[in-house]
Amino acid sequence: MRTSRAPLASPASRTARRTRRTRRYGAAGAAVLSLALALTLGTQATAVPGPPDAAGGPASAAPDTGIRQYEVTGVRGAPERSALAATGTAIDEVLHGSVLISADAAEAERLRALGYELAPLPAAAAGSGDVQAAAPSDYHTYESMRAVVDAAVARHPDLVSSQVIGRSHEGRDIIAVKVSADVAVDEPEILFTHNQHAREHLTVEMALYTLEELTSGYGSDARITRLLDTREIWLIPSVNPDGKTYDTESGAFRSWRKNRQPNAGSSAIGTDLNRNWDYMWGCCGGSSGSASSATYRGAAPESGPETRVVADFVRSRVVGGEQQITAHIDFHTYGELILWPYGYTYADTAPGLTADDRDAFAAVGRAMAASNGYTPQQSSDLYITDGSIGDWMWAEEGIFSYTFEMYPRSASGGGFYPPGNVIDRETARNREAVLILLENADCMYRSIGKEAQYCS
Ligand code: 0X9
Ligand code: ZN
Repeated sequence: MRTSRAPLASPASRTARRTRRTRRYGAAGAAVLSLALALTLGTQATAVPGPPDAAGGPASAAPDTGIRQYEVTGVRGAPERSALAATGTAIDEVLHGSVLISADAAEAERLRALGYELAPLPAAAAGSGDVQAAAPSDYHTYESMRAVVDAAVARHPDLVSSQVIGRSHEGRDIIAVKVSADVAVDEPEILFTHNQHAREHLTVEMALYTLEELTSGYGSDARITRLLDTREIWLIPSVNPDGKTYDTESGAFRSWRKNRQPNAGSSAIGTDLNRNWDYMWGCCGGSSGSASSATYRGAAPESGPETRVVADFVRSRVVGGEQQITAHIDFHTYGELILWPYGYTYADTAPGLTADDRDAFAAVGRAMAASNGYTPQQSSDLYITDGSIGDWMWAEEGIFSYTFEMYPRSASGGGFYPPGNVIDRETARNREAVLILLENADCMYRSIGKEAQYCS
């Protein structure tokens, strides 16, 4: 059995495919940790209900979770956003001088008590102006996603296979879909993960779009044919099937983010899977130790069964001491951003992340952003997170890992729930970015003119 490693414990060594560098870390330091402890304000496990919000208009709040969006004013710059995030609040959107958050009434009251100014969004973000309201039926369910995958396997047995890589807390299968023509041996592998956050349904649609595009393009589109002949592509369409199901099963959206795992000693449910990864877990004020928080990091790294399942899958791709997966995108919504590591520190370079690594991240990140109009940046430019997937993928596995925040750019486009009539456009919008990553995945350092140095 694998034992959990303390965040600052001894360095792990691993060899990144084709780079054969051994990356060492571990000296990130007590300074970071103590700063984190100073920053992290305790959150209450049992929240005291505050007064109801006097917001006019149709509320975007879900009937049973009471979670709605608020604008928090007077929050400018990454340090201020990180300080807010360190209270355990999940930031949905960054505006000029303010941010949007999702909170229930108790959480809103707690933040006000800390001195923050919160204004509930006046009306449902979606369903106003030109944007039509979304309904759960606009998106695939977990079950209908499975049916689409099964149909693709049946239709293209030589190209597509699906395997159960483990189970969620509630026992749903977490599946990985492999797309490859399997012509060549020793092909670079690329991983796409989707739906770590329950309410980010557009990301599951992205997985199904990519599956359809790759399978229908093989043999007809020269570029896709070449890629499937020379790459192995893995899609995990839903990392958090329990959360996705919970978010929509009542017929109304619940604005749920976490998984559905109970927490010992608390009535609060769920771990934020994107704070539960085993690198610098809980180090730096970028997650919460409170079970009731939207960014609860869990009792230990990989305590979320879904995190463990995906991490084990990634570790299983180490063959002959080499991680076969070279590049990865973790799809989220929203904001229209392309983010790269690290999230736990503002530093551009850090243990395990050299200037060349950073430059290659930025070069491919910017090339992808040029294709879809997203904003490319280091993830901590947004706010600090710790225990997030990209930091783990890079630091522990040597995988060039990007986080995409898909459509919309702002709450006015529907926030986490854009209408179904944008799905085709907003998934196809990432076609070129996906192909760019697939093409670069054999040598990410080619993007900075250093193929000979790193990839020969
Ligand atoms: O907070 C997250 O996990 C991601 N945003 S979301 O709205 N989808 O929840 C962003 C993670 C990127 N990492 C950092 N900002 N450090
Ligand atoms: Zn997310």
